[in-house]
Amino acid sequence: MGYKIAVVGATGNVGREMLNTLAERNFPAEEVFALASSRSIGRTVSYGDDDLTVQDAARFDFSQADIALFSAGGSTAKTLAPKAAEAGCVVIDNSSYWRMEPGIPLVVPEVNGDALAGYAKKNIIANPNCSTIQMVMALKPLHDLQPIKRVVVSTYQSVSGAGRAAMDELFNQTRGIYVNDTPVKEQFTKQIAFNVIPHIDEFMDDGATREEWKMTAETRKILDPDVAVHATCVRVPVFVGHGEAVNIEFEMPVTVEEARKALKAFPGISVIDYRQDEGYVTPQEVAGEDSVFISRIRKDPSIPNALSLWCVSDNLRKGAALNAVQIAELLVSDYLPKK
Ligand code: A2P
Ligand code: 11C
Repeated sequence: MGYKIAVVGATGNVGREMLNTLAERNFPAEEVFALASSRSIGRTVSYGDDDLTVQDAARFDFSQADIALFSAGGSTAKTLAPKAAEAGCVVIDNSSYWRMEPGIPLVVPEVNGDALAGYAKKNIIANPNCSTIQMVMALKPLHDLQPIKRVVVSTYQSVSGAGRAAMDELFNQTRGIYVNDTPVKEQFTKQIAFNVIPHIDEFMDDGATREEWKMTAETRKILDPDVAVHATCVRVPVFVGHGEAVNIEFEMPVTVEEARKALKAFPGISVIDYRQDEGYVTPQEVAGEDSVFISRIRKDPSIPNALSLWCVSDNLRKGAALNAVQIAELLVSDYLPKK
C-alpha cells in the first residue's frame, strides 16, 4: 500500500530530480506516473532502479493520483493544476503561477510547515522560488532570535534554474568559444559563458526584475510580511547551485556567536564557516546535497545591528524538488488518510 504520485514535467531538470528524491527518500509511493508534454510520450525516465514511460499530462486522468508534483512551468500550472485539484489530487506546484494567490499555502516545511493546514481550500500548494527557499531557511532561525527589519541580498544563480535548454546553452557557448564560434543566445539575452548577467525573469515597471520581486514578495508571505527585502539577482556560468550574499539588519543587536548557534541548531542547515582558505562552501560543492550551507558569518560594521553571510544550496534539490517532496511528506504524515 502507499500513495499514487504523479510527476508533471518528469523529463525536465526539476521533474527528474523529483523522481530521484522520491526514490532516495523512500517516499511511500504505491505507483508513480511520469507525465510531460505530448512531445515526450513514450520516452523513459528513471525512478530509482525502475524506468517509467512518460505519458501526456494533458490526457492524464488525475483522479488516479493522490498527489501531483508539478514542475512544468506557469502555463501548465494554470491550466492543469486546477483540473488535477478538482479531480481530488493534491497538487504541489513548483511554478510561480499560484504562489501569491490568497488561500494557496506557500511552504518551506522547516520555516512555515503550519501554513499547509489551509491546503484543502483549493487542493493546491505552492513551492517557492529556489532563491527564496534557501534565503528563508537562513533567515528563519535568525528572525526567531531577534526580529529582522531588512535584508539586502545579491544572488549568483546557476543556469539550471532556467531549465535544461539553458544548461545546454552554457555548455555549447563555453565549448564554442575555444573554436571561435559565434555564441548562440537563445535562453539568455547576453552571452552566459565567461560572463555574468544581472537579469533573471522579466523587467517590471520599477526597474526590478520579476525574480527580485519574487524574493521580496515570497519571503514576506513565508516568513513575515513586515520584513523588507531588496534583491539583485544575477545569473552566473555555473551549472547547479545558487549562491547568495545576504546582509541582514535586525531590530536589536545579534552577535556572530548567537547567529552561528541558532543556524547550527536549525534543521536543514549546515554551517561551514572557518575564517581561512577553503573554510566556506561554493556552488560547485553542493550539487546533489540536501542542506542549505552557510559560511562567512560576520558583523556588518557599517550600520547598527547587522550581520552578513554567504548561503549556498542545490537549487534543484532544496530549491525545488526536495522542498516539494518534503511538503508531500508532511501532507502524508499530518493531513492525508493513511495508506
Ligand atoms: P517536455 O520535455 O515534454 O517538453 P525544464 O524546465 O527543465 O526545461 O523542463 C520543463 C518540463 O515541463 C519538461 O518536463 C517539459 O516536458 C514539461 N512541459 C513543458 N510544457 C508542458 C506542457 N504543456 N504539458 C506538460 N508538461 C510540459
Ligand atoms: C532561476 N529561480 O534560477 C529561477 C528558477 O519562479 O520558480 C525558478 C523560477 C520560479 O532562474
